[in-house]
Amino acid sequence: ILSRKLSDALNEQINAEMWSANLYMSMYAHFLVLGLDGCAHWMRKQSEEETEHAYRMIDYSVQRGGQVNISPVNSVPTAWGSPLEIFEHIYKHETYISELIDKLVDVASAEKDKATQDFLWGFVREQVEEEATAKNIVEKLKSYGEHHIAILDHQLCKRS
Ligand code: OFO
Repeated sequence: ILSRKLSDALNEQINAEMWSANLYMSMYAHFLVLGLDGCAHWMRKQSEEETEHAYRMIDYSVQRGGQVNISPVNSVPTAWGSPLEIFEHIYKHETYISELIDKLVDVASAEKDKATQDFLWGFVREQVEEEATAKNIVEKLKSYGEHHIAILDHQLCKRS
Protein backbone atom coordinates (compact mmCIF):
# COMPACT_ATOMS: atom_id res chain seq x y z
CA ILE A 1 0.00 0.00 0.00
CA LEU A 2 1.24 3.48 -0.87
CA SER A 3 2.13 5.67 2.09
CA ARG A 4 0.13 8.86 2.42
CA LYS A 5 3.27 10.86 1.73
CA LEU A 6 3.99 9.01 -1.49
CA SER A 7 0.38 9.11 -2.59
CA ASP A 8 0.36 12.92 -2.10
CA ALA A 9 3.67 13.27 -3.94
CA LEU A 10 2.25 11.27 -6.85
CA ASN A 11 -0.81 13.53 -6.90
CA GLU A 12 1.50 16.52 -7.24
CA GLN A 13 3.24 14.86 -10.15
CA ILE A 14 -0.10 14.02 -11.78
CA ASN A 15 -0.90 17.73 -11.59
CA ALA A 16 2.50 18.60 -13.13
CA GLU A 17 1.82 16.19 -16.00
CA MET A 18 -1.57 17.80 -16.59
CA TRP A 19 0.09 21.22 -16.58
CA SER A 20 2.63 19.96 -19.13
CA ALA A 21 -0.21 18.64 -21.30
CA ASN A 22 -1.80 22.10 -21.26
CA LEU A 23 1.52 23.77 -21.95
CA TYR A 24 1.95 21.75 -25.14
CA MET A 25 -1.69 22.29 -26.03
CA SER A 26 -1.10 26.04 -25.85
CA MET A 27 1.95 25.67 -28.11
CA TYR A 28 -0.14 23.50 -30.43
CA ALA A 29 -2.66 26.32 -30.87
CA HIS A 30 0.13 28.82 -31.43
CA PHE A 31 1.75 26.79 -34.21
CA LEU A 32 -1.62 26.13 -35.83
CA VAL A 33 -2.21 29.87 -36.06
CA LEU A 34 1.23 30.29 -37.66
CA GLY A 35 0.36 27.62 -40.23
CA LEU A 36 3.26 25.47 -39.05
CA ASP A 37 1.26 22.26 -39.07
CA GLY A 38 4.24 19.94 -38.49
CA CYS A 39 5.23 21.77 -35.32
CA ALA A 40 1.57 21.84 -34.25
CA HIS A 41 1.31 18.08 -34.82
CA TRP A 42 4.44 17.51 -32.71
CA MET A 43 2.98 19.59 -29.87
CA ARG A 44 -0.29 17.68 -30.00
CA LYS A 45 1.50 14.34 -29.74
CA GLN A 46 3.58 15.72 -26.89
CA SER A 47 0.47 16.95 -25.10
CA GLU A 48 -1.21 13.56 -25.51
CA GLU A 49 1.88 11.87 -24.10
CA GLU A 50 1.76 14.05 -21.01
CA THR A 51 -1.89 13.17 -20.46
CA GLU A 52 -0.91 9.54 -20.84
CA HIS A 53 1.76 10.01 -18.15
CA ALA A 54 -0.89 11.38 -15.78
CA TYR A 55 -3.15 8.38 -16.48
CA ARG A 56 -0.29 5.95 -15.92
CA MET A 57 0.34 7.51 -12.51
CA ILE A 58 -3.36 7.43 -11.62
CA ASP A 59 -3.60 3.75 -12.56
CA TYR A 60 -0.52 2.94 -10.54
CA SER A 61 -1.71 4.85 -7.49
CA VAL A 62 -5.09 3.09 -7.54
CA GLN A 63 -3.41 -0.32 -7.98
CA ARG A 64 -1.38 0.37 -4.85
CA GLY A 65 -4.26 1.66 -2.78
CA GLY A 66 -3.24 5.32 -3.02
CA GLN A 67 -5.68 8.19 -2.82
CA VAL A 68 -5.92 10.01 -6.14
CA ASN A 69 -6.74 13.71 -6.04
CA ILE A 70 -7.15 15.59 -9.28
CA SER A 71 -6.48 19.20 -8.38
CA PRO A 72 -6.92 22.42 -10.37
CA VAL A 73 -4.24 23.10 -12.93
CA ASN A 74 -2.54 26.50 -13.00
CA SER A 75 -2.83 28.43 -16.22
CA VAL A 76 -0.13 28.09 -18.87
CA PRO A 77 1.42 30.88 -20.98
CA THR A 78 -0.50 31.81 -24.11
CA ALA A 79 1.97 34.19 -25.77
CA TRP A 80 5.07 32.76 -27.36
CA GLY A 81 8.31 33.97 -28.92
CA SER A 82 10.12 32.53 -31.92
CA PRO A 83 10.11 28.77 -32.67
CA LEU A 84 13.68 28.60 -31.33
CA GLU A 85 12.60 30.24 -28.08
CA ILE A 86 9.69 27.82 -27.81
CA PHE A 87 11.89 24.75 -28.19
CA GLU A 88 14.41 26.20 -25.76
CA HIS A 89 11.51 26.65 -23.35
CA ILE A 90 10.52 23.01 -23.89
CA TYR A 91 14.03 21.80 -23.20
CA LYS A 92 14.16 23.79 -19.95
CA HIS A 93 10.72 22.58 -18.97
CA GLU A 94 11.65 18.94 -19.51
CA THR A 95 14.81 19.29 -17.41
CA TYR A 96 12.58 20.71 -14.68
CA ILE A 97 10.23 17.72 -15.00
CA SER A 98 13.24 15.40 -14.76
CA GLU A 99 14.13 17.05 -11.45
CA LEU A 100 10.59 16.53 -10.17
CA ILE A 101 10.70 12.84 -11.11
CA ASP A 102 14.11 12.47 -9.44
CA LYS A 103 12.69 13.98 -6.25
CA LEU A 104 9.78 11.58 -6.43
CA VAL A 105 12.25 8.69 -6.58
CA ASP A 106 13.88 10.15 -3.46
CA VAL A 107 10.52 10.16 -1.67
CA ALA A 108 9.91 6.54 -2.74
CA SER A 109 13.32 5.49 -1.43
CA ALA A 110 12.83 7.39 1.84
CA GLU A 111 9.52 5.53 2.18
CA LYS A 112 11.35 2.27 1.34
CA ASP A 113 8.79 1.60 -1.39
CA LYS A 114 10.58 -0.55 -3.95
CA ALA A 115 7.61 -1.02 -6.28
CA THR A 116 7.18 2.73 -6.66
CA GLN A 117 10.88 3.19 -7.28
CA ASP A 118 10.62 0.55 -9.98
CA PHE A 119 7.56 2.27 -11.47
CA LEU A 120 9.34 5.62 -11.51
CA TRP A 121 12.50 4.35 -13.23
CA GLY A 122 10.43 4.14 -16.41
CA PHE A 123 9.83 7.87 -16.15
CA VAL A 124 13.47 8.57 -15.33
CA ARG A 125 14.45 6.79 -18.54
CA GLU A 126 11.74 8.53 -20.53
CA GLN A 127 12.99 11.93 -19.35
CA VAL A 128 16.42 11.21 -20.82
CA GLU A 129 14.68 10.79 -24.15
CA GLU A 130 12.44 13.85 -23.71
CA GLU A 131 15.39 16.09 -22.92
CA ALA A 132 17.48 14.73 -25.78
CA THR A 133 14.65 15.16 -28.30
CA ALA A 134 14.03 18.79 -27.31
CA LYS A 135 17.77 19.54 -27.32
CA ASN A 136 18.11 17.99 -30.76
CA ILE A 137 15.38 20.22 -32.19
CA VAL A 138 16.98 23.30 -30.61
CA GLU A 139 20.29 22.39 -32.25
CA LYS A 140 18.61 21.81 -35.60
CA LEU A 141 16.89 25.19 -35.47
CA LYS A 142 20.21 26.82 -34.64
CA SER A 143 22.05 25.15 -37.48
CA TYR A 144 19.34 25.57 -40.12
CA GLY A 145 18.70 29.15 -39.10
CA GLU A 146 15.20 30.08 -38.04
CA HIS A 147 14.22 31.18 -41.52
CA HIS A 148 14.45 27.53 -42.53
CA ILE A 149 11.69 26.59 -40.11
CA ALA A 150 9.80 24.94 -43.01
CA ILE A 151 12.42 22.15 -43.12
CA LEU A 152 11.93 21.42 -39.45
CA ASP A 153 8.18 21.73 -39.78
CA HIS A 154 8.26 19.06 -42.45
CA GLN A 155 10.33 16.76 -40.24
CA LEU A 156 8.18 17.23 -37.16
CA CYS A 157 4.97 16.34 -38.96
CA LYS A 158 6.29 12.76 -39.16
CA ARG A 159 6.09 12.15 -35.40
CA SER A 160 3.87 9.13 -34.74
FE1 OFO B 1 7.35 15.55 -20.73
O1 OFO B 1 7.28 14.16 -19.50
FE2 OFO B 1 5.78 13.75 -18.60
O2 OFO B 1 6.74 12.89 -17.29
